[in-house]
Amino acid sequence: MKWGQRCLSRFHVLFTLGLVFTLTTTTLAMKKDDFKTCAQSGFCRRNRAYADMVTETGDSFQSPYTLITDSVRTEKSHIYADVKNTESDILLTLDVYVLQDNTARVRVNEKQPIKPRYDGHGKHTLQAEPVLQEELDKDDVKTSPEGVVTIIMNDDKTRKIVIHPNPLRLEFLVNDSPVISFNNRGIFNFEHLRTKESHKPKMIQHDKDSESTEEKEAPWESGSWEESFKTWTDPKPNGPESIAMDITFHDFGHVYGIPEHASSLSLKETRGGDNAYTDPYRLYNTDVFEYAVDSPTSLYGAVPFMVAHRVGQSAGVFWMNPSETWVDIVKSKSEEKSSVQKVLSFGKKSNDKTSTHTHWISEAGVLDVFVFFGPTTKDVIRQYTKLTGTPMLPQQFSLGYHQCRWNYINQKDVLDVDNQFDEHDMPYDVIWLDIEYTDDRKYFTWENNKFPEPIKMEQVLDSKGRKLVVIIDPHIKRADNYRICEEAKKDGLFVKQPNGNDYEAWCWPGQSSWVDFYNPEAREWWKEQFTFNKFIGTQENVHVWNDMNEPSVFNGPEITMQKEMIHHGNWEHRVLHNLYSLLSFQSTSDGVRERTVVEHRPFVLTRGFYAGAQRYGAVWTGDNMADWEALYYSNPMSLTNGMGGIVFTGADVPGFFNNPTSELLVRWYQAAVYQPFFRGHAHIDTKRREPYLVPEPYRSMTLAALRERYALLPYWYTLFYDASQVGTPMMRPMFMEFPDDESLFATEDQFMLGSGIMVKPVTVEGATSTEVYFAGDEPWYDTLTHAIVKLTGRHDVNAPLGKIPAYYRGGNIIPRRERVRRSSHSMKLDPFTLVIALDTQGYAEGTLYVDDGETYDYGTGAYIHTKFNYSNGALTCENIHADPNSKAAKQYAKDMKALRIERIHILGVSKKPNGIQAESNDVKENLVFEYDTAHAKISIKDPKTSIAECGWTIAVA
Ligand code: NBV
Repeated sequence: MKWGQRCLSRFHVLFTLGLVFTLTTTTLAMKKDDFKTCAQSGFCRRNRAYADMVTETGDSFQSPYTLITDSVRTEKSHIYADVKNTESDILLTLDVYVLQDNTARVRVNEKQPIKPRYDGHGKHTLQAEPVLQEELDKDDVKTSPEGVVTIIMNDDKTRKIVIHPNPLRLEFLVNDSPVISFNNRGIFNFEHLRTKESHKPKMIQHDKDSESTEEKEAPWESGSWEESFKTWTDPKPNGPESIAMDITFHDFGHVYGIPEHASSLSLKETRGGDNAYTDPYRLYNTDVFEYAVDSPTSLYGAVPFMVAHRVGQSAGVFWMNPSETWVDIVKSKSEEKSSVQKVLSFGKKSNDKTSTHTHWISEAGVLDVFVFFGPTTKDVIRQYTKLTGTPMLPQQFSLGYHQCRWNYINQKDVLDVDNQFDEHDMPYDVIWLDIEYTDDRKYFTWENNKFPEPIKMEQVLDSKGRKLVVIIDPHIKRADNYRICEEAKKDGLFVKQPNGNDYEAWCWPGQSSWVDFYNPEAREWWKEQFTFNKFIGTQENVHVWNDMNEPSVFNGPEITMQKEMIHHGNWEHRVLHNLYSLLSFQSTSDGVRERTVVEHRPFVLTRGFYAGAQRYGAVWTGDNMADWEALYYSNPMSLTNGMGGIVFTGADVPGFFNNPTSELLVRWYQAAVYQPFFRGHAHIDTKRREPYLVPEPYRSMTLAALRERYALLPYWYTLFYDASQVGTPMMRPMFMEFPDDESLFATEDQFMLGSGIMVKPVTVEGATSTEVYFAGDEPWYDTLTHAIVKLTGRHDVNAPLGKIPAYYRGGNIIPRRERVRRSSHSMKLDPFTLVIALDTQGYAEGTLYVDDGETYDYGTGAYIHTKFNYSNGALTCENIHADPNSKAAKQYAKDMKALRIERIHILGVSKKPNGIQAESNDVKENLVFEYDTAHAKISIKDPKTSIAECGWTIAVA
């Protein structure tokens, strides 16, 4: 249906009947066919067809793109040239930038487009302008007589970029072997902007009759201008404008990333192969109701960043494009033989290596791709987050447990739930309000009958150090006397229709308009709405949840906004769709941060996201099911988000839709102890399931899981600090810590928390044991019993309900806080427990980061960063603060001097020590300890050592 000619849909009927509040699961059930396949998306279909044609033509195919060799110029570390499409004679510009930290950027645009193509994505996606590497020497860029341009990227000459001219092909080499190539399969395709009149569709030969053939328009060309899907027609006034490139990862059998999909950690093939998907992975932010698992279908967020890993080398690409994007993945065996092998095999195939070939297809914009050379996965992620921003260090409370439900119905309900947690001695930090707290789904208002005194309610929570999170969606009810709507209308802050009127469609409040977050004025205005004198009824312990910001539009195509709608600057929604989520998240996060004179770190949770979202807060995996399969997928999905820089991530516990069994609930809480964002949430139609409501013995098991989460908060916070510095996710795939063990490259059902804890969540109903892969050569220690596990490889371990198979890794020191408290706030001055898990050499190390957990004072140096080291029977510590002599560092250490270690467990000590002595400032003191022979463990009580001041030693004799 065309814009403006809406037909009566089930939504329309409901809304006109005034049944907005009765919308439930059944009325909203969306089907798989609500979403496009590649074949139903014109540009994807055209580019796949092009790829097929290229493959079928084989060696005789020649890509039409050619470098104009005499146009090559170098300026500092920027090489540029023109490229010609020899079929259309259209000229393109090619820019290659050599950036700092083993990174390169490649851009291709039209040289003389009939109007500008969208190229405004970088300033929103990137944290700062990428920094060029120092000027290249004359010898670093060479052109051969055949026109091959070789760029040497670094002093030791190990990394190079080679541009082959005809056809255009780029190779990224490490030690003279290609690691990544662009267009080596020849399916690069850049659809130039054109007028409808000048459009020459691709023609193919077709059999007229048995004797003769004729030319006709290729069937996949349909929809180049006007395109229909179900009852929708996209007018596409600019016609075809897609860009596509094949990117090969040479000798890499595994690629990861490109969240968000409910798929495996190691991405699957999409065009044939074992267990392959039939459609490409799609990156187009959408609200998929009851999404299926094990699928390449797009979900709420999109991060077009992919990492490849093999033994000895990781590499990555970031395809910076916020329009609808599809990624095909194919693997092939590449035969590689050394001369010795050739002789031995007498020409038979040997030493096959797998390469991964990807095909990236975006609907609009320019080609703008970053290549990261690693060499490790952690390096690739650091290189990526240097560009798109490292994750924001959140307030400490947000790492605790969050209790949500659609909906806590009134103020009394909220405070009852809050009380119940205390009555059951269950720790929790945050209670959440879903859409029903608002007056008629008008965001920034309260339903006064249910919440007559929100500030009073917030004060009660605050008195226990707890917080409230309220939902704010980006759709604004069209209503008179609603300030938000009136202001946005008056100031032109809504997304527009092509005819210039406000875009209107349906969402929770009924007829709504959508804030145009692409408009800088709208972003400023939105931010102001979070000030306490505008968002009446909120105070400092209130934080925010952004839902439906894909954006979700009930009566839009694929439940989102029509692509022809218009944003600030006259850009179609098409060109920036995935950016919408990022910008709404950013404005909310900035608003919450700026609402106080002394800024506090905001906590905002978003459902929609795009590359760079890690700068603004947390993400969750949306409306999952309360079933075992969804629990399983919560692990690969969170791991994949982390690989995409989105480290603060988690799934609804224990599944959003339907009622979980008590067993599933326990297993899900246990898994979530080790997943970054830990929130219980439930659909409005489900039974109440707050963790204190489950019957025994499940309740005690859930309580134990929650307490374990709180005990690990110092470790979580320290890992998060590291993430905020270099991007390394807290929750890590096994291969990130064991990069040489190929058997772990596809492992997704167990993972590492930092480098020191390995977890195997149980995701099978009725299981009492589970298989765990014990990697590496160092011992592992059961986190519950502290028993040493001297196993390597795959083994069955006992895992009755109540037991979380989690292990400390020998060689690590893990900081914990073990006093039972009601929230993380009450733990702020609690002493620490150190678990020292010794490796085979009797060595271990670990760090602890502490700051006020709320403000930005750490930026001036008000924090403690301590490294603990255990070797040769002595524990010492070292201040690893970046600027330990700064005024703020010294003052903070002084203020926190009383922060001490109250207990130390040393695991893996085979004989009872004769004595243990603490030594500080030449004063020696014998310490009280116990030795547990069965577990080879020493426990030291009250060593009286500060974590803020080092210079002490604890010696085990
Ligand atoms: O606001 C209601 C829900 C919310 O509880 C959920 O977490 C979001 O993902 N919201 C989606 C809208 C409707 C879901 C059917």
